[in-house]
Amino acid sequence: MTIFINLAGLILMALVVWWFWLSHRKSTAQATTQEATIIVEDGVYSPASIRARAGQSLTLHFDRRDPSPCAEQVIFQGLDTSEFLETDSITTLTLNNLPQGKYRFTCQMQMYQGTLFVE
Ligand SMILES: [Cu+2]
Repeated sequence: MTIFINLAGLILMALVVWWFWLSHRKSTAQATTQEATIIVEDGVYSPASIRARAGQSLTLHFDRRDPSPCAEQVIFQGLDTSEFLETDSITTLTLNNLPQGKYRFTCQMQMYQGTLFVE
């Protein structure tokens, strides 16, 4: 009897893990874009993941609403690109001829975190 209960628990756990993994996959599987607006507020970039096409340019408009110095700079790791963002205004940044890969973009303290998928 206990073995059945354990088995049921295990299946339930697997289902929960699978569910979370699937829903997470869904949230990152948006369409590729060449232009996006990212809101910088409350410690998060929204959206925090951007999907772009390799070899093309990507224009990002950073709408900084967080006045704290933490949010003042955005750094694209592995792309040699960074930009200072002005508070309560939109800073436009264009990345040209993107190489394929996965790049993190963060503030200088890495509190704000985002990912750029180039495929
Ligand atoms: Cu920061």
